[in-house]
Amino acid sequence: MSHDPNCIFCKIVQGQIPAKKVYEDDDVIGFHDIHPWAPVHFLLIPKQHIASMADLQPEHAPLLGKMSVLVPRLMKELGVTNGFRTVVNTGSDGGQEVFHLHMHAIGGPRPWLKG
Ligand code: DGP
Repeated sequence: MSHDPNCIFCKIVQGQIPAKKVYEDDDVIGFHDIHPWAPVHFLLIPKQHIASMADLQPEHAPLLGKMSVLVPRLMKELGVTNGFRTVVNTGSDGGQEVFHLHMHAIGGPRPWLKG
């Protein structure tokens, strides 16, 4: 499996830096975001290093499908019953800061609608 030694999320995958995991299997890992936007905010990432959604190839389709199916399951397990938001920032103009593909999964009350 390909890892980038300079990638912070590859370091989480390899256990080199800690993360509060919500899920792990051979292909995917989920962990709480270090700067949560809402009461429940985890990131779901492929274990292999794919820099962004712009780098996806047709063979990655099952992996992305698996990630999409996992989000509602994990939200339910984390007690989120009233809906959630998923966000994938892609590239600099898309607001991506960590260049290892990740799906934000955000649940609970909607702070982005307040104010
Ligand atoms: P994005 O802008 O989509 O690239 O968001 C990256 C997210 O990753 C951001 O919400 C903060 C989170 N993050 C960055 N570094 C770490 C880390 O070391 N651990 C954890 N758990 N989250 C991190």
